[in-house]
Parts: sequence; C-alpha cells; structure tokens
Amino acid sequence: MKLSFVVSVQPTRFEAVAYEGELEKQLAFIAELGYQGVELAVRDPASLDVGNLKRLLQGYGLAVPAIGTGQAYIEEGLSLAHPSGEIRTRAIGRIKSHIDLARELGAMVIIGLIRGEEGGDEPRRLFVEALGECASYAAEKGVKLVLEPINRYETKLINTVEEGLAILDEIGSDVVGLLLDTFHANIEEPWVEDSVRKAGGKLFHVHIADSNRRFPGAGHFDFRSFLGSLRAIGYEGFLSAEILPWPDMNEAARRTMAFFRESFGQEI
Ligand code: LER
Ligand code: MN
Repeated sequence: MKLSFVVSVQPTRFEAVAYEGELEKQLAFIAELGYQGVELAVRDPASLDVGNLKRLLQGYGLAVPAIGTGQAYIEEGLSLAHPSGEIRTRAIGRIKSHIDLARELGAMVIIGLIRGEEGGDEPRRLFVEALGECASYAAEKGVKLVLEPINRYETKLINTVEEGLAILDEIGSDVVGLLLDTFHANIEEPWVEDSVRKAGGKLFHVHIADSNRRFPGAGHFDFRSFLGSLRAIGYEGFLSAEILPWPDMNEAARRTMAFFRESFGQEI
C-alpha cells in the first residue's frame, strides 16, 4: 500500500482538502514528505492545463490514484440523481470530462457527493441510471469509477458498504468499484474490518482520516486492525489522506506521514 494526499486544484468550500494556492508548491511539499501520490479534487477539468499538470506530476514523481468530483456538486449543484433531467445530463457530461482527465493521468474517478444528498427510491433509480451511463463511457476509455459510501449527515443516498455493493450489483460493470473512507465508515459501518472483507476485490480505493477527520493518530480509529483487514483482502492500492487542516494543512500532512512511518515502518 502507498500513501497519497488529497489536494484541490482550485479554491473549495469542502474543508477536508488542501487548497493553499499554488499547486506546484503543494506537490513539492507532498513529494518531499515521502508521499507517492496526490489525489486531485477537480471541480471542472476544463479549467485545467493538463499538459502542465502532467509535467509537474512527473517532475515530482507523484502518481494520481484518483480524481475527486464532489466540488461540482458543492460549488455548482450538479448531481447525478437530480430531479431535473437537464441538470443530470450536465452532471453526466461533467463526469465524462473527469473520465477523460483520469485517462490522461492514469487515475480513477470518484463518485462521491456528485450523487447529491437526497435519499429514497426515485433519487436512487435516477442515480443508478446515470451511473450506468458513466460506467459505459468509463469502460470505453479504460477508466475505473469508485463509488464512495458517505455518512448520513452529508447525504441520504448510499451510506454503507452494503448499500454501495447493492448498487454495484445493479450496474454490473467491472470498471465500477468502491471507495471506503475511514471517516464515513467509522460512523456508518457496524464493524469496519467486516465491511472491508465484504467489499473484497470490489474495494478499489481508500480514504484515510481519523475518527474526528483529523490526521491519523489524532483520534481513536484503529488503523492497525484496519490495515490488517486490507492486507487480508490483498488490497494493494493507495491510502489517500483526506483530512481537516488541523492544526494546519502542512502539519496535518507531516503528522500523517509520521504516524504511518512510526506505526508501520515499511510494512504498510
Ligand atoms: C469526499 O471524498 C468525501 O469524503 C465527502 O465527505 C465529501 O464529498
Ligand atoms: Mn472521502
């Protein structure tokens, strides 16, 4: 397993990702700390200079395990389960542009808050339909999508791994898997390690934060037991730190790396 850190490529209202201005400075800092990857939160890929981004990533030796898309909902209200067909179409179009970017960067595309906050049968049906369309496009482009169960205080649609797996069954596409975020899982899963086992080979990506969404080690989440369950299913992907800027973002990034080095050495 490898560590990455979540960074926003533009200012954002979502507080658990870093945006401190210059992207290059952040990439340099993350690489210097020893992270092997950077997860990018991208509201709209159209606003990015992809050539320059690829040069920077290559220069700092950073992989991009995944691209976050939730800002398109938070900042613009685009949602895959929106009752308005016009907004759903725009949300699907936006995810397709994230898929194009992901293909360039060798990344996966996160389906998190872009599904909106409404629960119930109709939003779920609309979401499955929209996600199916995104999955067909992703399969054509050779890109994976990861559906992230999110805690009940942020959305009513898909809070648990079990609900996520049911959606995957309905979509029936090999390119769609799950993203487990320890902050959400700690709130919603009966027993996080069991949920990891249930997800098994469908677990494509992981977000890490402690129980209070601060850096690992700042709360009471049992990372030793969690990593044991990931090893047991043969998970070899990234652990992406998506954490609050506490006491500030640089210190949080430093403390995350220090926690894993001190607790697990090279064995993560
Ligand atoms: C995003 O990865 C996340 O965890 C949510 O809290 C917001 O989209
Ligand atoms: Mn997350």
